[in-house]
Amino acid sequence: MTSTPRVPPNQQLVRSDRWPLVGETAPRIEETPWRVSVTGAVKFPLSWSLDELTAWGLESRTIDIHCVTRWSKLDVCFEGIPLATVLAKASVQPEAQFAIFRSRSDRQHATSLPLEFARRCEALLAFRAEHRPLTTDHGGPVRLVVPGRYFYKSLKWLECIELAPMDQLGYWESEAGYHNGADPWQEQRYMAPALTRHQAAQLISARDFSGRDLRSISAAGRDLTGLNARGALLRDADFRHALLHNADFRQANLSNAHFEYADLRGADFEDADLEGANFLGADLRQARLRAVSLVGASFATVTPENVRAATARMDFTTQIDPQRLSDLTDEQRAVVESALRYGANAP
Ligand SMILES: Nc1nc2c(c(=O)[nH]1)N[C@H]1C(S)=C(S)[C@@H](COP(=O)(O)O)O[C@H]1N2
Ligand SMILES: [Mo]
Repeated sequence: MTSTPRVPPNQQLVRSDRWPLVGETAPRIEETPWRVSVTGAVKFPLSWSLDELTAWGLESRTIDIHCVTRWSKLDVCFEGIPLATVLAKASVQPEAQFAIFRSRSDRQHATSLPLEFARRCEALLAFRAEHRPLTTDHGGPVRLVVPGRYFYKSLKWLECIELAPMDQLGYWESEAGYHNGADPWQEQRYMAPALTRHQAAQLISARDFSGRDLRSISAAGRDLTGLNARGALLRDADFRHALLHNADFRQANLSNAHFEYADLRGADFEDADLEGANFLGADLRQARLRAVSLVGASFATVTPENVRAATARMDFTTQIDPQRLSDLTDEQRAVVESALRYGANAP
C-alpha cells in the first residue's frame, strides 16, 4: 500500500489545540440583517437569510487547513451548507466561468475560484467548526471553507457570491501577490516577482530597500551588509546565504522570506512580520527579534526521527521575546529555547 502524504510540501503542523488567526479579525459593523446572495451571471439574483440557509440542514466535513504562511491543521470538523448546493439553486448562465466571493468587511475583502472548481471542490459555507458556532474572528457567522487550496481562498464573513465571465483578483492575491491558483501540493504560494532583474540589481547595490514593495526579490548570496530595509514589503524575498550583518528590518513584512544560511549577526527585526520565514542555518547572534510574529517560522529542520539539522546559530546575545516563541510549533520552540540557553549550535 502506498501512503499519500497528509501535509503538503514545506508546511508544518500547528499544535492540535491551536488555530492561528490570520488577516482581518472582525466583519464590518452594520445594522442590516446578514444575508448571503448570489448575483452576476445568473437568471435571477437570489439571497437568503442565515436562518433560511441553515434550515436546509448542515452537512459536516472534515477538512485540512493549509495556510500559505506554512502552518497546517489537519482534520478540522466544519459544518455548513455545501457551496455546490448553493450554486445548484442559482440558475447560473453559461457565460459564467468564475465565482467571486465577497466579504462583509471594511476593506471589501474578496477572493475567487474557477466555477468548475467551485462546483466540485466540496467547499462549505461553514457555520460551525469543531462542534461550536464559528467565532467572529474565525469568520463567524458564516465563512467559506475550501479544501485543497491555501486558506486565503477560505473567505471569512461571506455575504455575496458573484458569478462572472472574467476572473477578478482577490484582496490577498493582489495586495500580497499570493498565487491565484493556491494549490498547496504544487506550492502555488506567490505570483512571479514584480521586479525585473535589472531593477533588483540596482536596489541591491544601493543597499536601500526602505519602504519599498520588493516581494519575491532575489538577493541570494549578495553582500547587503548594513542594508536599510525598514518597513519594506519583502514577502517571499530570497536572502539565502546573503551577508546581512547589522541589516535594519524593523517593521518589514518578511512573511515566507528565505534566510537560510544568511549572516544576520546584529540584524534588527523589531516589529517585523516573520510568519513562515526560514532561518535554517542562519547566524542570528546579536540579532534583535523584538515584537515579531513567528507563526510558521522555522529555525531548524526537525525530521520525523527528531533529528535537528541546520539549526540557526543563536546564543544569549540573540534577543527574542520569550512570549513570541509560543507562535512556533513545539519542535521549533524546543530548538530555539535550547539554542538561546546553551548557545552556538554550529552545524
Ligand atoms: N474576510 C477575510 N477573509 C479571509 C482573510 C481576511 O483577511 N479577510 N484572510 C484569509 C487568510 S490569508 C487566511 S490564512 C484565513 C485565516 O482564517 P483564520 O483567521 O480563521 O485562521 O482566512 C482567509 N480569509
Ligand atoms: Mo493565509
